[in-house]
Amino acid sequence: MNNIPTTAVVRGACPHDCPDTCALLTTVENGRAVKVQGNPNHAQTDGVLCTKVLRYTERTYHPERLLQPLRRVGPKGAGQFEPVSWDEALDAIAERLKVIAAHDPQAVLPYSYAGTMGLVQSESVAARFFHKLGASLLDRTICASAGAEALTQTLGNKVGTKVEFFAESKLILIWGSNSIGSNLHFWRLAQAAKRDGAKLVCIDPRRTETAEKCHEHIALRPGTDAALALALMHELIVNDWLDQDYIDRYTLGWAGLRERAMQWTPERAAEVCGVPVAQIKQLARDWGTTQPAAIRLNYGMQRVRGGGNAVRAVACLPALTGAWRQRGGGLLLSSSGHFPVRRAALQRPDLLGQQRPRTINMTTIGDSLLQPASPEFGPQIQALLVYNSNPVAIAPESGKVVQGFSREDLFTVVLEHFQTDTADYADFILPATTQLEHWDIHTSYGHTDVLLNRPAIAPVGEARTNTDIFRALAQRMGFTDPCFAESDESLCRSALGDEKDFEVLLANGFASLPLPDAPFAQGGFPTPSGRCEFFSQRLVDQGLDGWPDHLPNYELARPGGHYPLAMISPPARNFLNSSFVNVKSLRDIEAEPILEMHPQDAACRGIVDGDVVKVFNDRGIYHCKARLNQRARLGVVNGLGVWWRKLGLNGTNVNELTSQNLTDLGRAPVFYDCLVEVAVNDSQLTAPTLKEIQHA
Ligand SMILES: Nc1nc2c(c(=O)[nH]1)N[C@H]1C(S)=C(S)[C@@H](COP(=O)(O)OP(=O)(O)OC[C@H]3O[C@@H](n4cnc5c(=O)[nH]c(N)nc54)[C@H](O)[C@@H]3O)O[C@H]1N2
Ligand SMILES: Nc1nc2c(c(=O)[nH]1)N[C@H]1C(S)=C(S)[C@@H](COP(=O)(O)OP(=O)(O)OC[C@H]3O[C@@H](n4cnc5c(=O)[nH]c(N)nc54)[C@H](O)[C@@H]3O)O[C@H]1N2
Ligand code: SF4
Ligand SMILES: [Mo]
Repeated sequence: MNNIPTTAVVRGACPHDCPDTCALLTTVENGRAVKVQGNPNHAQTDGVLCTKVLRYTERTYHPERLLQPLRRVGPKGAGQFEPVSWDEALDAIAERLKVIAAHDPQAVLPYSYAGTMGLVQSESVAARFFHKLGASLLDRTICASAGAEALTQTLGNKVGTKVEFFAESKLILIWGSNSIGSNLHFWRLAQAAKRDGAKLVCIDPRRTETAEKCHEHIALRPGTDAALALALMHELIVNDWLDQDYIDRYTLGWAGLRERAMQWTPERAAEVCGVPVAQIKQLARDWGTTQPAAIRLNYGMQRVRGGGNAVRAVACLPALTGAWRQRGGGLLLSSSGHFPVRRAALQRPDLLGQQRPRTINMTTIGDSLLQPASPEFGPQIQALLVYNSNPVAIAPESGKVVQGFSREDLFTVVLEHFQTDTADYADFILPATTQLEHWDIHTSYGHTDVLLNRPAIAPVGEARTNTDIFRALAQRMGFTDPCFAESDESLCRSALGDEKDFEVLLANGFASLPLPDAPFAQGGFPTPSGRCEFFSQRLVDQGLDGWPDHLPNYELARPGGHYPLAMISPPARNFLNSSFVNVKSLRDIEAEPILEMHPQDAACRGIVDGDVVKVFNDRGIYHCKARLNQRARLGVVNGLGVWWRKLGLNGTNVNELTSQNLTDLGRAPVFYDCLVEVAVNDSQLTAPTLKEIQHA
């Protein structure tokens, strides 16, 4: 296939859902990948990879890698399968889809997210397939849509400071981000700035590795970021630290925002956020008097009810002080809006023709799978095709998700590398290629380079690319449109449009977008008004508040309440969402599923370090091991995610406890807006037990 050399160093791109989008060099000897390294010529990668992807060959040649199609032989969820041929599997799947679609194609639902971020192996041929079929559309909200919507309403798109210029900042706020764990290459730039005298401030309820290494850590309560941002504005106003010229020329709605901010004294915010008044005042002084100053916002702080408003409030701060005037100033949450991706050409929504299918929110998949047919909902979901995602592990309120996936009448197909928690519920599992085995093209949400990924090795076993699988299904469904014959290489070529650029990618493996150093030094925001929109008419038109405000969490701890502890569930450093949990060397580093607790919260519950505990609320029980340390603030517990259920204690993970509530903007999940109680475990545990996990 594709003339892959048997001995070579092949240029590629990391496929994972990580802002760093590293350039890879894969060493191949006699057709086998022996080493994966960072490309030293790519400035953002700088020859460095995280621990997870340094072990990519371990994942690729994992003894449990799926190597042939499988058909279920046991009850749903039991994980019992038998091998079948590709023809048998594809014929049977197409047959079943035809029967369901003949009645109503909306009963078919794709479920996919960012297992690979590649434009081709994610939504290209797959999207064409589901459009042609008229299947339900999927609202892909599971991660970033609250922040994305907020940024779009404020700055106009997912755009911001070019990451390389953070190295020139004199003040960096690392806000809702554990950069060392989840944005390593940004941390290297922050370190460079620090060496040059910059002050680093981390704003995070958890005392992360990153927080420890910053000059200041503001350990606010989860879901109180908008209150903090508004109090900072209050201080900028009363101390006259504003860039009034920038505000007058390049922003919209200042009078209204000013009025709101004046209601948020540092004292009031300190009460809500649970941090000292002096700390808020100092942060405001730093932000108001340091240039260049920049904010690295990440998605951690938008996983609560008011997550969208919080991002809007924070995104106003750079305009207030004119921080955008310098290239080392401003804010970065996501850079993905800078890329001219030709989505319609890749995904072909025109194939829908006259069909106007409903949209199902992936966040509430638990509820949706349990919905009967009704005039409001439409047909019951009867077929689910899952690729690039592991919903049984990562979607909120697992109890409902598992119940939905357990429906014997639901026809489920899972395209995967491994037999994940989700694959256990499949009727057919189809083995997919990894990044070392296929073509793809990548944009990034952390930098502004495009990367090309070439296959380094032939597919392992009988694995096929996602694109090939959907092409083969399209053929069996009788979809004759020539777009189903387009090759992956051609899809890579057309994804961003420019042939000339593609030649550069073929030669180098990466290329930088031509962008100004300080994109908003003189306004020019991609909003309807061209200004930074403190006030958004578009939100008002949707019946929403035009200015950002603090919205308290859905689940707020109250004295004497049933569930008195707030729980957040940020990523464990050596996993990537639920990916890599089955790579033994990485799982060994994480050791076991844990709940970090403040020693005082543990002491009053009789819990000592290392106890097996049950963490519970009305939605479920999660078993894990208590770790008492100062990473947890008082009243907040940290359930590090996201373990595979079947590799976790008693077959549970942290999403047993999270809710299917949605954020204020963007219809996103509220993983970190969750109350729980914790007690020493008193029930008999079934497998796996702690011992089994440690000795696996
Ligand atoms: N190693 C590793 N890297 C990853 C991932 C991973 O799972 N593992 N996930 C990837 C993905 S999918 C994404 S979306 C990105 C970004 O993923 P994020 O979810 O943004 O990941 P983190 O950088 O860990 O940032 C979350 C931080 O926000 C903090 N936090 C929680 N609640 C609040 C709050 O209310 N306010 C504030 N200020 N902070 C809060 C958490 O304690 C945590 O330290 O990272 C990617 N990179
Ligand atoms: N409690 C809690 N839950 C969370 C989060 C949290 O912080 N706390 N984080 C949330 C966030 S930010 C996100 S983004 C979601 C992520 O949720 P998902 O997008 O589901 O991410 P993963 O868990 O990494 O699962 C991706 C799966 O895709 C598979 N895969 C990778 N490449 C390919 C490919 O080329 N082809 C095919 N067919 N499969 C492939 C991998 O093997 C893996 O099993 O989880 C969310 N869930
Ligand atoms: S840091 Fe992120 S982009 Fe780089 S190799 Fe690791 S997961 Fe991939
Ligand atoms: Mo994410």
